[in-house]
Amino acid sequence: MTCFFCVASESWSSLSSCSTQARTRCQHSTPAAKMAMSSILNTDDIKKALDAFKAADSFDHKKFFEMVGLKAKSADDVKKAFHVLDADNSGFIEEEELKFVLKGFATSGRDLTDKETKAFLKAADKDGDGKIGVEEFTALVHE
Ligand SMILES: [Ca+2]
Ligand SMILES: [Ca+2]
Repeated sequence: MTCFFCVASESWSSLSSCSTQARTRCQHSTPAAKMAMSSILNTDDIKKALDAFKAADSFDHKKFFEMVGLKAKSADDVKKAFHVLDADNSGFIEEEELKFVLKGFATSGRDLTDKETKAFLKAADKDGDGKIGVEEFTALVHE
């Protein structure tokens, strides 16, 4: 099993912190319980939405959620999508997970820029704890 954080996060590339994080994160990661985004959303819609925001700094979460069809989904489905995006099953989408949020929709998705990540987090993080909880996420999608 490959740890999401080891492969995805450059900031944890130092060996000691990476292996510590990997043990912690991998232990809690249960891929079998993870639903694929493609079982919640239409893959054609995902592709179109990813194409629409290909350019750096063009990401608009409102339009994106609408284009992928997530906005029209029930709170239950949005919660399922949240759990796909919460790669380490911490119950929150942290800033480092948010950066790779498009990869949660399709492996071809690009990384968000720091500017996009911060804007996205700011829009979603209503209680200001620096991460997105499931309630904050569903509220943002249905906003
Ligand atoms: Ca998380
Ligand atoms: Ca929050």
